[in-house]
Amino acid sequence: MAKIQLLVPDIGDFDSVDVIEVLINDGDQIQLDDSVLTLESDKATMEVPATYAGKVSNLQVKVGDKVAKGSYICDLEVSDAAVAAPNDASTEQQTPTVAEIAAAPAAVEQAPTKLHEQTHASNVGLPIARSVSNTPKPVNHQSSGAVFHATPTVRAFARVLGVELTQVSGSGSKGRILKTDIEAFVKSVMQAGGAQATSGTVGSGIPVLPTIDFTQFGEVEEVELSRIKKISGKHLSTAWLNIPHVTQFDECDITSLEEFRKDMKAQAEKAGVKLTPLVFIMKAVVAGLKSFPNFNASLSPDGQKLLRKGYFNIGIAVDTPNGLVVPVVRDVDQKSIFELSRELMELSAKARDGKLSPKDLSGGCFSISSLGGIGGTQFTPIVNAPEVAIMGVSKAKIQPVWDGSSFQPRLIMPFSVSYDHRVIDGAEGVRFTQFIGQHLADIRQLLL
Ligand code: CAO
Repeated sequence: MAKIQLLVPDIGDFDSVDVIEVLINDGDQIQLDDSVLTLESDKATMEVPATYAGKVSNLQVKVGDKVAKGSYICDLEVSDAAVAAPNDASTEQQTPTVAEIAAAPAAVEQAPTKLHEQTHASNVGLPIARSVSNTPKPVNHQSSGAVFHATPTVRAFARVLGVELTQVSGSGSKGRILKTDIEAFVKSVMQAGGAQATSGTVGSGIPVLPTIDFTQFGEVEEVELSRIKKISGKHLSTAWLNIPHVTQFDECDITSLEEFRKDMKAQAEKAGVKLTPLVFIMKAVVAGLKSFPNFNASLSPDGQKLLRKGYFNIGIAVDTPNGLVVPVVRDVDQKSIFELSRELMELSAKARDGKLSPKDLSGGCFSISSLGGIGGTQFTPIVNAPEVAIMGVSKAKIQPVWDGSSFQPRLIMPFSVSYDHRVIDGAEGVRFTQFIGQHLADIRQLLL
């Protein structure tokens, strides 16, 4: 038996690489090619394979150490025959370093790695470099520069299933990829359609977000999302991913609208309704939809036709303790202001009590999300697919407006309209918001 010193091989330009795993212990009997260490640079995770079979002793490295080429890992008791094996100089010339392999993951399965070891002779200044052709261990790399961790077992498991680790979010400590993450990834790909497995993507082709263990930074409370949030979250993500959104910001002077609303307040109360600016906004929107029919439409499933609707049902986003819902007020064009107010009160009460029926939630043409009763200056609502546009209303406030000779205090309401740019162009978008603004500034126009 002979004793050799196992050293860190050529790992490219890195002169100080973290040891993230030590895969051997003193006394272990290891085989040629067994992984002994996992190293991690800021660009890649690399495994250092054993270049001899033998018994480990005098282990020098622990997790957290930094190593470079030539760092002493451990002693190996190997057979005399193994030490006497001749060098293969040609292999040394042709084979890439571990780091080179890390930079070219596609070549990993074919390329042998060059590993240098030194016998005890190196301790007295006579290094004997040996090159050994090994089947390299997998090296994982993300071109984005992001780092991920996975144990050799997990990497082997991923390799067997053909899973690219760059596509998998790790749920372990420091984002480490676990076997269960690979299983969950495979499951999600299978559920989303097998074709995506070959393209190495999930969902709509976007890379998945990394999973972070926040407990490493402090205390974390886990709260289950409400059923509504889970459903609306999926719908919002789908809309956000499928629709090329543009948001047009605008504002309008609702001073006279507000005067009228206040004048009508007592009458409204008598009729048992609460009159807010929202019902006037709904009426102005319907006038806009009639003048700009592309806003009252949906795209055909093949995306080749616009399906313009001859009815005017408006979805109203309602904030409930369990999350956002969008009940639909039907035939807004055919209802009076008080009728709309009553329906809005009933629908929002039903929404907050969790009593909306599927019918209440279907058939919308265009949605309005009003945060005007709360605050904010502007926001970008997400189009409620398959609709093609949505209006976001923010809080009106008194502002000085120049009338040509002096500043006048006017009630200015900011609002926005997000639309599907496949259907609506920017010029049409701003014409629509101006139309709505003008009709809210002078609500007499709604009578025409
Ligand atoms: N500017 C200034 N004040 C406004 C306003 C605006 N744009 N819009 C409403 N107000 C006022 C109302 O007039 C009312 O005041 P008064 O009692 O003095 O008349 C007060 O704000 C409260 O109004 P409201 O919010 O109760 O009523 P509404 O008709 O405006 O809205 C509803 C009804 C159901 C839309 C609303 O309660 C709601 O849920 N809004 C949140 C919607 C939401 O979450 N959207 C975000 C979706 S994206 O996550």
